[in-house]
Formats: sequence, structure tokens, C-alpha cells
Amino acid sequence: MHWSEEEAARYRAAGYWRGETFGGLLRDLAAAYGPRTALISPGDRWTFRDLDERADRLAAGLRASGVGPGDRVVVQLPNVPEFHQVCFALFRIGAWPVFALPAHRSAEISYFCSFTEAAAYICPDDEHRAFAPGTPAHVLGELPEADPADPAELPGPRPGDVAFLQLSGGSTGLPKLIPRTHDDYIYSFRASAEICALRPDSVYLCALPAAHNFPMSSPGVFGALSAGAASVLAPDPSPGTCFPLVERERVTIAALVPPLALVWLEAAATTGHDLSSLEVLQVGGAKFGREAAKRVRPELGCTLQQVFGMAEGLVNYTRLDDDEETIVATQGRPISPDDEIRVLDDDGRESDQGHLLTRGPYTIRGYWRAEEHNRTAFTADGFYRTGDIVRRTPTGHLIVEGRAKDQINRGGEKIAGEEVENHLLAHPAVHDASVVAVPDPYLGERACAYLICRGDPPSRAELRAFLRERGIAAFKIPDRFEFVDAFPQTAVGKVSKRQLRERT
Ligand code: OOB
Repeated sequence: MHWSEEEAARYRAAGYWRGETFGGLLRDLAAAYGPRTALISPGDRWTFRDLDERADRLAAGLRASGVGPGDRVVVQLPNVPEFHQVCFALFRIGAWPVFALPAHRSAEISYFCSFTEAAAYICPDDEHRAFAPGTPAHVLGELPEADPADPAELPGPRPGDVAFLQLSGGSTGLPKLIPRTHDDYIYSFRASAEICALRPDSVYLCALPAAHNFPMSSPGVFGALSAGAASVLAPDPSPGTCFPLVERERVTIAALVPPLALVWLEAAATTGHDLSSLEVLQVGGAKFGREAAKRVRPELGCTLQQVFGMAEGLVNYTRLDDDEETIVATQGRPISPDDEIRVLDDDGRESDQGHLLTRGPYTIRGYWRAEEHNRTAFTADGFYRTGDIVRRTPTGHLIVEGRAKDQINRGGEKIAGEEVENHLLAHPAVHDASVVAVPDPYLGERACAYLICRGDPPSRAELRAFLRERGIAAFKIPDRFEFVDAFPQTAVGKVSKRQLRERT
């Protein structure tokens, strides 16, 4: 499941893996930047020293409550400084955060807790506790802090150890968990901070959910911390919330998904807020169309950076000094000279356009506890099959052309078709279900459920209510339901999702 000793030695020799851990990194940052601001929320400001000390106090409190090295802890918090305090407290203990999203409901949270045998669930309020019956919960505002133990007493994790479990966008019935190590993740955000030219007086705006890989590490809040820069944690990504924060904190770089970038462009035309501090707007998570991309520089007065990444590892960026055509027309090129890229046609031959496979110093070699799935998701020589269809330009930039995996990308939010189908199949009137992406001018894609029913089909409102009651995140509830007598089939008799998509 991991890199071979030989590869690890190569990544160390190249200076990618520096033998650091998150806990030690924050200690060093606090020594270097102690009184400078690290985290800002609308009502709170934490310095690097605050974060370091509070992480220690929380680590001590969590240990006293029974959380130990190697334990899994499901973390579901909004964008508040305590989110990062929790991360670093768990990193210092050597316990693994399992990063749930704020939109997740009981179906997802109870699954994460049971599958990972979680020792605790850290959540925003008492209402959430019910999502994880049987798992001890800690609620924001009442996190267990205590006097820190002598750091010498705690051996702490090693750089090659798993630091946390990140969620995959998913293409199967149940979400897969991604084990990221201290070494590999620290490399990915440090290198990202460099590509994004972060410096101590940069100000990063975290407007997307902080637990997602993009605002966490591309370069995200971790990348900003590593550069000594401040991060502003926005409670939501709307212009109404974010524009005043950009003005007040002189934000220099922000990260958005494409639909939000469109909303920002519209709002910027008439805003009274001063956005002139913005130097870079990152857009990623889903394809940002060329026409929209072209508007960023003239309308926001900043450089667009396209970001094409995945929680499994590989992240591509357009570079800040790429020419405008490359910036608007491509999704960037990999972080690392040692990111190996393979583009294969349907028959497995090297090609300019086709299936993207990748291997490198921060791309996982296997999902956690998913041996069978790993046999198909990775090649025998360790390449991850991303499920994305790309074109590679002569300069090595990638253009995302489509997707071969069973996933809907709803404006950056990922939905696994099979997961929603399984929930629909639990409805007594549903004989068979197939959930596919349909194009949408605003979100890029929406989800459409094709259903074969027994007798009279239930109403769409009833189906939505049924899925809500099953406790799935609202973004996974299909936008459309279509009732059919049969599904189109492929030559071998499987449901042809391609033909279903083409029907709409
Ligand atoms: C990011 O990570 P995930 O794990 O939520 O989703 C990964 C998938 C990719 O395999 C691709 O299908 C899609 O999201 N994607 C894009 C894209 N960025 C991601 N498709 C087209 N254009 C793009 N720019 O979404 C993620 C992780 C780190 C940084 C940025 C995004």
C-alpha cells in the first residue's frame, strides 16, 4: 500500500520528503513567526503561537479523554480556527483525523465512524451527535483542553506514518478513505506555496470547506501557514460574506470552485468593496470553461490560476507566469518534476489524449482497507487510475476533457453514482436505478436519476424526502428524476450510462 524503500529513498534524496511531522512543523513555525497572525475568522484572530499552544492543550485534553496514537477521529467542523487546532492536536498525538465535510449527514458520518472504528467524533453542535450513536462526541465550544504534558513524554508519530484519512470523491457504493503521510502531504503544500509565491505578508482566503483537499493544501491553509502567511476563514463563500473580508484583511489569494467564481465575477461588477489586494484567484475542483476563465483578469484585476487536483494526490497548477492562453485554456501542470504522468488510450497505448494515470511523491499507492478496490484503482506498478480523461499539450499542461469514472461533478462537489443508486434501491417502489451526470450551464453538471419502478412511480417530492430521511448529504440528492421502462445496455449487457447521459 506504500512506496517502496527505494522510491522513498529517492524522494528523500531529492529533498521532497524532509523527515518532518505536522507537530514539529507547527513548533518551528511558532518559533519563526510566533506573534504574527496565523488564522482569522470574522470574530477571532490567532497568532502562530496561539495555534501552537492551543494545539498542545487540546492534545493533552484529548489524550486524557482516551484518544491515543493511531486512533481514528472523525472531524466535521465549519471554517473556524478550532478546525486547525483540532488537526494539529490530533497530529501531535499521532491520532488520525478522518475529514468529513460539513454537508455530510447521518448516513455518511455513521459510516465513517463505524468503518474506521473511530475513537471520537468532533462536531459543530449537539444536533450532530446523533449522527454517530455509540461514538464519543466532542462539541465545538466544549473541546477538552488540559495542561500540556511534557512533549518529551510523547514519542509522537514518524514522518512516514499516516497523518490523516481524506475522503475520495468516490465512484463506488461507499466512499473510500485516502491515507496521507506527514512526509508526502507536507511536501505537497510546501511546494504548492512556492508555486503560488506565498510569502509572510500574503493573506489566503479559505472560502471553501476547510476539510477539502483544495483549500487545505493547494496551497490552502496549511500552505499559507508553512509560508508564515495568514489565512482568513470565511463562514461561507458568498460575495456578501467574502468581499468585506477581502477588503478588511487585504486578502491576496483566494480559492473557489467554478460556479462560485462565476458568482464572484457577477458581484464584482457592482460591488462597493475594495478588492484591489487580490493578486491570484485559484479556480479548481471542476472544469472552469475558457470563456469564464477569460473574464477573471479584466473583471477582477488579478491572475487566474487553474487547479486540477485530487485528494488521492496529484495536483496541477497553471503557473503565475504562464501566458494568458495557457492560463485560460489548460488545467495546469503537475507540482513535482517527479510526478509521473501517463496518458493511455482505451487499449492501454500511450497517447496525447486518454485516461490519466499518475504516480509520484505525494500520490497514494492504495486506499485504506480497500484491498479489492485497490487492485483495479492502481496498476501493478503503482500508478493511480484517476478516472479522468485528459489531453496533454507539448508543454506538459493537461486539459481535462472528460471522465471515465462513475461520478458526477456537481460544481466541484463529487457524487458517486452507485452510492446514490443504492439508497434509491432501498425504496420499495424502485426496481432499478441509474444515476448519471447531465450538463448544466451553472454547475457544469447536475445529477439525474433514471428509475425503473414497480407499478406507479412515487412522486419526485416523495423520492427526495425518502433520500433526506436516509440521511445523505443534500448535494447528493438528484436534481432530476426520470422514469423509464428499461435502461440502454452495452454490448456485454451492462447498463450503458453513456447512452443514458446522451438521452438528456
Ligand atoms: C479536488 O479533489 P477531489 O478529490 O474532490 O476531486 C478530484 C476530481 C478529479 O479527479 C477530477 O475529476 C475533478 O475532481 N477535478 C477537475 C478539476 N479539479 C478537480 N476536473 C476538471 N478541472 C479541474 N480543474 O477536486 C481538488 C483537490 C486538490 C486541488 C484542487 C481540486
